[in-house]
Amino acid sequence: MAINWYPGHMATARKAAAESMRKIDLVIEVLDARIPHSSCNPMFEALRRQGQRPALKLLNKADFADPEHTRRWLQHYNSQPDVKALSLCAKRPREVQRISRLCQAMLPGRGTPGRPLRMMILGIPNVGKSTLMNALLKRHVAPVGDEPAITKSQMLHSLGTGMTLMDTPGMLWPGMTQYVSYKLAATHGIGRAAYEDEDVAVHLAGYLVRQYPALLTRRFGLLAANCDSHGLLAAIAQVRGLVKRAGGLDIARAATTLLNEFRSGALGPISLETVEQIAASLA
Ligand SMILES: Nc1nc2c(ncn2[C@@H]2O[C@H](COP(=O)(O)OP(=O)(O)OP(=O)(O)O)[C@@H](O)[C@H]2O)c(=O)[nH]1
Ligand SMILES: [Mg+2]
Repeated sequence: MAINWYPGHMATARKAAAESMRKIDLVIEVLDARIPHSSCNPMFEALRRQGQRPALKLLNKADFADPEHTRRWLQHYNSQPDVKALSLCAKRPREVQRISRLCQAMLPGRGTPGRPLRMMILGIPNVGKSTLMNALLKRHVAPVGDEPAITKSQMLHSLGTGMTLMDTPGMLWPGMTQYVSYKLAATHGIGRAAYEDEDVAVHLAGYLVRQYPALLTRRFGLLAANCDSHGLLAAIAQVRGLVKRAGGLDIARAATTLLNEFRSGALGPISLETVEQIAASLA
């Protein structure tokens, strides 16, 4: 099943971001550390390159991601021209406080009232942009919630003297590949109404069985290495006692269980793509 989720406000937001790009100096792009490549909206990169603006790429929700893969992704992005990359958890104020200094270091001539440093936060839905914005400003200016598309329009704020920060709605892009859309759905970057949990969970289960069987065993107490993706969902239904009223294992509830426990971090730190896998798929 192809997932296509591009609500109308996102097309409007894209136009607004294109206009704002001319009036800012630096893009702060928030990525999901579990899927740094798939959460990178190619429209942002195209706009940024067109506008010749440098980027600070923040691999957020690093508390959920596999630290070894995050380290490799940081190396990958830090080797790109005009890009600096940092991983963090936007919910931890101490980690967020490094950002302003880093932005100023990227554009040394800016950051004074006469020559302000103007920054725009871009990212896909639900990746933590507003959480980051609130933490940077040290006050609650933007609503936050664990649902995609909470923020619907741009908001500009000043960050002390000489720095401004613009929050933007999460944006996806039309025509993304099915492989990317499953990963975005698994990490909750796509609205729930656009897919079936079971469909997404089957893809997630297949990856987890291959890459993280020990975490599945620890969480569910089953021998995940012996399962395929459908077998894993059936095994989860079995160990959790999920049965349909009419009898038989409730695979739909097992699918939702797997998705929820992956998203909440209960399974452990997991990354859904590595630098090497992406390089091989693009070769
Ligand atoms: N574990 C963890 N959760 C985070 C982190 N950053 C944000 N969150 C949570 O992720 C959810 C989405 O955060 P938001 O800040 O609303 O995300 P957004 O990118 O502004 O979302 P939209 O406005 O819908 O595009 C919230 O439940 C946050 O508490 C993080 O680094 N780690
Ligand atoms: Mg938001």
